Amino acid sequence: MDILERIDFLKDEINRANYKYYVEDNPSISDFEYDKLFAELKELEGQNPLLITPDSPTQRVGSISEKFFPYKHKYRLYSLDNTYNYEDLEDWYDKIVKEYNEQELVCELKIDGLAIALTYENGVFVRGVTRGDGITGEDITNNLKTIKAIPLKLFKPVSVEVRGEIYMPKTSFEKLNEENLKNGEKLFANPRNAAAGSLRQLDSSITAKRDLSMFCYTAIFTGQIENPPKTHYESIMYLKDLGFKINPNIRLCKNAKEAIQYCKDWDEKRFDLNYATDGVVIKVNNFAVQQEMGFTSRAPKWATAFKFPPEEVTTTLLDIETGVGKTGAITPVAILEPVQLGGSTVARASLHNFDEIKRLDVRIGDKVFIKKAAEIIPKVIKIIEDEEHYNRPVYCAPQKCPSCGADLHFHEEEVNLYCDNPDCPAKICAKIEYWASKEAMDIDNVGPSIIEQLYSKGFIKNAVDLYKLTMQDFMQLDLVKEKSAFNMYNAIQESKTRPLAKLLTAFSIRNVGKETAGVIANEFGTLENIINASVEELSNIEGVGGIIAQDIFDFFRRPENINMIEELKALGVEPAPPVQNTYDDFKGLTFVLTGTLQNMTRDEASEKIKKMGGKTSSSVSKNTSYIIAGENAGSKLDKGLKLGVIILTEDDFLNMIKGKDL
Ligand code: 3BD
Repeated sequence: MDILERIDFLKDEINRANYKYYVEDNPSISDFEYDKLFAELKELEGQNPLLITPDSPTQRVGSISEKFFPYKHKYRLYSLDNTYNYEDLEDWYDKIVKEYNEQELVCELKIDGLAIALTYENGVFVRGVTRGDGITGEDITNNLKTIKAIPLKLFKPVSVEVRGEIYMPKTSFEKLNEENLKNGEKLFANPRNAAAGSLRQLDSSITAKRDLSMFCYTAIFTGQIENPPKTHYESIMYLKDLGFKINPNIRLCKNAKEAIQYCKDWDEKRFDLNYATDGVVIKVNNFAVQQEMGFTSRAPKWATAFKFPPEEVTTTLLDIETGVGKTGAITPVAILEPVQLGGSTVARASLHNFDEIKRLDVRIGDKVFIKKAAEIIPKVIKIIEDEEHYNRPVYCAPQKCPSCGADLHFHEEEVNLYCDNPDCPAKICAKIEYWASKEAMDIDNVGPSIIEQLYSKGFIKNAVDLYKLTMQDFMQLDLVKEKSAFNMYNAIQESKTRPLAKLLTAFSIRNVGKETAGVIANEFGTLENIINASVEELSNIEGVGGIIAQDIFDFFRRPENINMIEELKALGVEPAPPVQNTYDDFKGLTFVLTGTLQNMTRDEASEKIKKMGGKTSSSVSKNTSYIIAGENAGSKLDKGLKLGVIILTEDDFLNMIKGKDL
């Protein structure tokens, strides 16, 4: 056997052993045998470095990156609509039946991990990207390669993008926290955070030490395959045959009744699993029906996530504080006797608005039930009506703003009380805090308390003023020394080139959160284009309805906003355009396009060549690398033939760029 054959044999054996151990949870060889195979492969590759391929099991560990690069998804990752009770679930199904008759449903446990997308070209893992906002994520390929449940090479040479959820088993999470406690390192709040922290390591050898795994739940086949699946269930079984890890508790149901039974069963059994699930994802099985149903602005209509009812606990309401949000809405916050809930200590909870307080009749001192609503923010759900409750004074909503003392008002058709004073300090600070937050301009080290100080000391009156601050300004704040002043100043400068989507989010336009901002930035490319867009152009974007379009349009018609944008520009705020993926495959190559192409215009072809790293020229010379000749090509083709330039057909060109995201 020659070396190449031996290397291939070892790779296959190790990959198969990995698969048996990490995907099927059914070890096929001993650790000793595995180590022996691995050592031999490592040695042979060491002697023949040219024979190392990216899908070799030796390539799973050991790279250090400086940062993660943004990567624009080739196919958008949608969200999921939620249902919280069985009635909603039945309504969802009834609507489907009305239009498409009874449909099979697939039920899957909803894994509480991190969504990612894996790309395989001809069966080889080439890229792994976080979900991000669904349009752009971060390339974490090297970290994902360390996860043994992720195949580096599939059992068949297919091209596919697979999505799934990365998670850390509960027992591994507990072990990790025990160790961190011993070593005086920070503890993770739950397995999900531990998985996220592990994936965000720039040194992938740290990720390799963490016990991470992945369940796959959907795929987009990007090349030809034999017998393409016609249903979701078939496609999941196909993924399994390719070597991916699939959650074994997937079930095909005949109707909503069976799906509800599945939800009921797992609501109880879920605590016996070694991974966290927070619900059930229910999908219409038939692809043809899926396709007819299509998508809403953010999610497929053919799927819904049933959320398990959250845990509830009782505690005492110590006080009700009021805060002022960035829109001026006054929000009551419950201050609680601290209790454990869903794995963390809770001392504050949302009371939504003053209507809600009236409805619940909560009074300070009451015993209350709290639960975790929609993941993170706990809320007060009901009170215990004991005798003492009736002896306590009824809670009265404030009449004046807790920050500026202005009279509060209700807005038409809204339940919130508002402070309408444009100069309200709390409102202004909340706006600036949102500007600096992770979701918006992501200014590290400049949090609420710093912003409140900057404001009260008169250094800033709005978010734009952040960009006028000097290091000296920061040094005049309490407890701020040179190093942290430098860090804050630096973070603000760095935020000047945040992606356009982030700046658009930071504007706090009504109805425009980070996802909508992402879609709009991606579509229009520059701030100027967005400012100049008509309501119609805006509402033509999938996911942007008429109301949102009008809100955006109106925002950019207000002189104060246009002034703000001008001022930002003058201060050097220059958002980075949406990410375009580029390649260097065509580096150093010059193309000449001639004749009529069938699948694209010459301009489009030229654009693609540039994204591939190549150049185009309008005339043929000895420096021309390739001529792409369409129909009716004339003198350029003749000249190329004379000079001996390589002539490509359009199909040749398409083959050269196959699988690229251009
Ligand atoms: C799971 C969307 C569709 C393909 C869209 C129907 C929202 C996270 O186990 N199927 C699953 C799970 C998640 C899914 C879909 N099937 N989308 C699914 C999902 N079995 N967790 N998700 N996601 C994945 C998300 N993640 C972060 C922020 C916002 N949305």
